[in-house]
Amino acid sequence: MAGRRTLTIVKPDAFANGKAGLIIALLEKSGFVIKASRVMHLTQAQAGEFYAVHKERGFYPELVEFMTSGPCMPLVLERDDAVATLRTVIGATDPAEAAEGTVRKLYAESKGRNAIHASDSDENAEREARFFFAEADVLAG
Ligand code: RTP
Ligand code: MG
Repeated sequence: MAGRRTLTIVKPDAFANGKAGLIIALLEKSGFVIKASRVMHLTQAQAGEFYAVHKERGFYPELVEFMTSGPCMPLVLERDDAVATLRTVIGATDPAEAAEGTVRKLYAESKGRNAIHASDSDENAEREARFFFAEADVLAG
C-alpha cells in the first residue's frame, strides 16, 4: 500500500440514514479511487477485535454495540497521501467540531454515531485492510 492506500468504513448510522452513496460520492470527488469494497454486518467479535485498541475506554461497549447495529461498508481507497488526506476529508471525531464540508460535518449524527472510520497511519491502514479483505479481493495497480 506504501502511502497510497487507506481503509475506510461507512458506518451503520450512514446506512440507516440512507447516506452511504452520498458519502462514497464525496470520497470519489476528493480524489479517492475504490480498490475494494464489501457490505457486511459485523459480529460482536469482529467489532470488538477491530476496535480492540479502545478496549479500556468508557465508550468501547457503546462503540461495539453501534458498529454491530446494522450493515457497514469497508473500502480500500487509493490516492496520493491517502491516510492524511482521508483524515482531513472525514473531519473531527465529533461532528460538532468537524470542519465545513467534511463527511462528519455533513452526515454524522454524534461523536459516537459519526458516519465513517478512517485509518490513522499507513501501518494501521495495511492491518485494517487485511482485517476485511484477502489480498485477492483488492485490485492491484
Ligand atoms: P475512527 O477510528 O472510527 O476513524 O474515529 P476517530 O479516529 O476519529 O476516533 P477514535 O478516537 O479512534 O474513536 C473511535 C470511534 O469510537 C467512537 N467514539 N465515541 N462517545 C464518545 O466519546 C466516543 N469517542 C469515540 C466514535 O465512533 C469514534 O469514531
Ligand atoms: Mg481512530
